[in-house]
Amino acid sequence: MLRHNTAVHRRDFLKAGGLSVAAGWGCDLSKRSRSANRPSVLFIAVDDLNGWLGCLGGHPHAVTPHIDGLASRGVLFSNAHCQAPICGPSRTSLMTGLLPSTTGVYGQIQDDRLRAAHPKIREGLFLPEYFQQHGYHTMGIGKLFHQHAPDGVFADSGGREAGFGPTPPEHFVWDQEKTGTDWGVYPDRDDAMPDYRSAQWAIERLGRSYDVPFFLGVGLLCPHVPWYVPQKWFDLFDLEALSVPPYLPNDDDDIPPIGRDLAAVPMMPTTEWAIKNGEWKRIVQAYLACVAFTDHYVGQMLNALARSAHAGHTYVVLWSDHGYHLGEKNRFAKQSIWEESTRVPLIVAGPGIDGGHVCSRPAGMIDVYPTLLDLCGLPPNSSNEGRSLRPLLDDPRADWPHPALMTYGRNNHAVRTEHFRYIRYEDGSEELYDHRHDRHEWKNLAGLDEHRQTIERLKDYLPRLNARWSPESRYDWNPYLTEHRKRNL
Ligand SMILES: [Ca+2]
Repeated sequence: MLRHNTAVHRRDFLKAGGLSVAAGWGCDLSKRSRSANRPSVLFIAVDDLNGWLGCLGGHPHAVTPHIDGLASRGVLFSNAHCQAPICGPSRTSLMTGLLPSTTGVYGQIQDDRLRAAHPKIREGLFLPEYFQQHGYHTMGIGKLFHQHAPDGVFADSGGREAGFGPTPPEHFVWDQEKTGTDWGVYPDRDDAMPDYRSAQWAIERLGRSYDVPFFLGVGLLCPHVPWYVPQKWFDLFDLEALSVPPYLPNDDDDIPPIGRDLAAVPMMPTTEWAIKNGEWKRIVQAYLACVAFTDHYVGQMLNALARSAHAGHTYVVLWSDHGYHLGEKNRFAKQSIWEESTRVPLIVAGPGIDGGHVCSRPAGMIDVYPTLLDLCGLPPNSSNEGRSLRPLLDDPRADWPHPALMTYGRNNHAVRTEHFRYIRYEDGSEELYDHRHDRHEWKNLAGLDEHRQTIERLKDYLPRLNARWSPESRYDWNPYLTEHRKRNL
């Protein structure tokens, strides 16, 4: 079935793109001409975007018509998860195709130190490099790796502006000594925002013609903190009418001590603080405003693609590096291996993909690398530890026994199946949540005898290898992780 679909869509887009059919797919040609008929890729990374999209239903007031439109033209993975709940290790995992437990990149890392972090990274190829090696023209702008990209990864690099956009002289609400977190209306105009310029750069590239297919990566910064966007984006959301997510004050009573330590974010607001200070709805409004802003510029790029000669033979993948808690579990942060921190949007659209399907099978960002190779007809990269999601793009209800795996620090893992989240910490403590009855992960079932079999089954999916921390990677915002890294270097 896979083979059949592939043949159909390739023929269709060859026709649509007016490319030379004579070059054929199976012919033995030089790399350049062989690649000429391959589809291109528009790869859009959005920083810290959780499920607050219309199409994912994470917040009832989310305004994301363009991302929803993309979902309606592709497959939306509703149970997709990052492999680590902070930027550096999550992006490293996607770009290398390797698990954090394989490379020891558990914390943040400088792009230009990635190759030094682990021999498997040094010997491997980052996702854009793999495309380049197979005849693609690679372009990238913005936050794609932790900063932008290691030197030379993109043939055409637009770089990244420092920081996360313009900031007022003083924070509006949150203590700027503690963290970059803050929220409010700033600056006056969209064109002061780095994402605006990244989108324009990408739109200009989409308007060009190329002799070979392209891989175009765009890394948008919004809605990463600080949550600053111009007034018009805030105006979309009536503060008084906004709902806040569900919150259970004694939620952490059944979380093991190590779980609380691992998720501790002393620099961030708590929900108790936000309630007391009347800021919860304001934070929700600011986050939604940032998401709406991002959606608008995603839309501009998608429209540019649709107008271009590349429409019809370009795959679009939109993903995020992790989710974000906005008051659930007494926190406004990522940095946990619970649902809100690890669940991310993942949308894949393009030739041969039937639109409008939602797939609830577990998927990982680590699967993006092999999926894109598969879609574009490139040979698999044998070092990839994820798997191609192609069978689910062909049939979103296909059997899929593979869970998603998340890691935060060495030997702290979560396994997410369609129904369960199982967490196991380095000291053997456990959590188990049944998403059929408890999508907020309020009730830890791990201590109950009746779930022992489930836990034994899920334990089998934990990685056998737990690499020591790479000295190149660190994370010092959490006291437990600082100490844990020293023990596990
Ligand atoms: Ca609980």
